[in-house]
Amino acid sequence: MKLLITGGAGFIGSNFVRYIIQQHPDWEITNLDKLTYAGNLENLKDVEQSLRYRFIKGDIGDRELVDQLLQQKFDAIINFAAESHVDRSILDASPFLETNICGTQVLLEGAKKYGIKRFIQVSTDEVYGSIELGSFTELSPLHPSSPYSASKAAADLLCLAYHKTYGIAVIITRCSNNFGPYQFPEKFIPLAITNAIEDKPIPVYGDGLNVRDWIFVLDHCRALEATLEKGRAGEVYNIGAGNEMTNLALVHTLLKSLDKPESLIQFVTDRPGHDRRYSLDSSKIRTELGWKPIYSFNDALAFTVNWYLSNRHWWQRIKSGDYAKYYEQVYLKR
Ligand code: NAD
Ligand code: TDX
Repeated sequence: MKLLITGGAGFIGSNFVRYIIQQHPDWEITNLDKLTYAGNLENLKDVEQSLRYRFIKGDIGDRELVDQLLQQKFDAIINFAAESHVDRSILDASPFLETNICGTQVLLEGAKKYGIKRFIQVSTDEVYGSIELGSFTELSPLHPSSPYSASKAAADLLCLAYHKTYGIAVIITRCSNNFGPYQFPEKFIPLAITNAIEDKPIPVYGDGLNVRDWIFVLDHCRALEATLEKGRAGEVYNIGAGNEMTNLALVHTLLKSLDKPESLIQFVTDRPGHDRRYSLDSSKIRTELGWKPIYSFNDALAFTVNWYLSNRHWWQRIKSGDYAKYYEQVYLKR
């Protein structure tokens, strides 16, 4: 299989590239990534020598580049490229609309012109909004709360419209919160781990009782692989591992595993529009495609904590760069 991956230098994309190169000795991957603040070629150091992997620096919104690239006859496109952080979308929504909506539309146009046989849109549970009780199915209405999730919901609708109108073989996946190696330390788990390692306060928004359903990144990658191989065009698949917990419970677990005091927890002003709870019913992908998560939450979290302990150079370099300005903007005002 010849794959075009977009956003493969980010957190989930880089884990996916590594996973596919290891699992499928005859698959080839081209990775198109703009290398925004979140893109990092260090994430792929161990695969860049592979003859089956190729990196191209560029924007998914660049029509000419995408057109040129798609002349190379790919079997499938997997679109990971996005602005992905809710807090940044609250500071400035524009790049979210440009990449997440307009960029996706450029890829869909390319898929239409070149008859791409599979187009996987990597979406998120956040498009459904918050749910107090029960779980969202693929038929639940979309109620996004942040500019980020609104932009992802818009892209989902565009994808479905391109399927209906032009017959593009689009599949949408909506996954819950990922964690694992190479996650940018603006996201909650790596931020909490790295701050705790440095004995810095861990900012917990509001009362800390918001609930997220956590999935180890490789289980998400396996689900995407199943979707690529067996998913039905025009369908949406929820991907969740059923590890729901409050942010506060999660921080307690992290502090315990690092042997750090609870006094590091610092309650800060809540995120505007903060969704209270995410919860997915992922029975469709489990029954239809035979996928289920295989990593235990506790083992995967311990593995992740160890990864950040053993890869300080990776996150310390990030945290000492432009990130410091961002951190000030988001946290020091709270
Ligand atoms: P990330 O922010 O770590 O990586 C995004 C990557 O996209 C970066 O490498 C960046 O350089 C690249 N990119 C951004 N704009 C681009 C553009 N215009 N053209 C080309 N490349 C561009 O994000 P992530 O956490 O790895 O998420 C990947 C995808 O998965 C996103 O679409 C996100 O919405 C979705 N998702 C994430 C999670 C999660 O918990 N992180 C959960 C569900 C879905
Ligand atoms: O400093 C923090 N303190 C805090 O309490 C941060 C960064 C977050 N939080 C809370 C907000 C959320 O309730 O932790 C929870 C998780 O926050 P994030 O890591 O920012 O994730 P979330 O907003 O849930 O969105 C993530 O999951 C779905 C990804 O960033 C999205 O890309 C994905 O679509």
